[in-house]
Amino acid sequence: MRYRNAFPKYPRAMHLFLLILFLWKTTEQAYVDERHMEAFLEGSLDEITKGLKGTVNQTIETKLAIVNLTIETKLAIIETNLKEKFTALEEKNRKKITALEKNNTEKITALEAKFTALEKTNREKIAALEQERIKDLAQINKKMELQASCADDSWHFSFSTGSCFKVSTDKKTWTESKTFCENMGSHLVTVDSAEEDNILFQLLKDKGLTNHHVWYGGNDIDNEGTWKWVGSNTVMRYTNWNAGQPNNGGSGENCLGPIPSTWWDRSCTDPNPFICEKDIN
Ligand SMILES: [Ca+2]
Ligand SMILES: [Ca+2]
Repeated sequence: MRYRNAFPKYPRAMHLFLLILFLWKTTEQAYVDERHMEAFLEGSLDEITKGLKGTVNQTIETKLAIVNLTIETKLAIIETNLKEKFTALEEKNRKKITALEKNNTEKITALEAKFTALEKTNREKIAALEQERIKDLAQINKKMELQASCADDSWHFSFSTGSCFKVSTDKKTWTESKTFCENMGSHLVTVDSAEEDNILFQLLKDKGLTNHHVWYGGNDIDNEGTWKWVGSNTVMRYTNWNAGQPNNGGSGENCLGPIPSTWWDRSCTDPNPFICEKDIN
């Protein structure tokens, strides 16, 4: 009654209004509750997410820590291995360097020894060459002095043999010829080579003595068959005997009397032209 009295004119409308209000409030409350639920759910989801994230992070961190540890362990092993290898390599290289140094030292020593020996040999060779050169110059000087002493036209100078030759057409015994030459500061010619023999042959040809025995300074007076040169008293090395000579013919032939261009033994008392020689030896 009181309710009807408060809204006498619009009882139904009031009821409707109240119903609507109730429904609205109920709906609103439902909406609010839904929001709350959503908020709650969102909050829970966040929490779950956070939790999950935390768990995942923790797992990852644990795994990372394990991986780190594994890597560190492996690195330590690698480092140890590398150090060992480096030490071994260093030792190997040190040994190689030592061996090379030893080898090089030995090589250098050997080279030095060779160089010293070579230097000595060269020094000796140079000294020998110098001596040879001095000797050659002395020979040349002697030859020039000899040439000066043979300036007389009657003497023929030969630079190659280092001799002066004088052909005498006067006929004398071998001993007289020998003495004659010695009195001129010379000796009866001695022959050491085919070259010298040929020079004498040419000189005799120039004097027209190709068909006459001529005395040379050889004899076998001391010992039959042993032919020696005067002056040096040395046994002949070069000879140019004619076929069948020396034959020690007649009552004995002990003096060298070639008839150019071959040698004969002749009786020393025969008178013959002769050749004197001056030489540097
Ligand atoms: Ca004889
Ligand atoms: Ca004879």
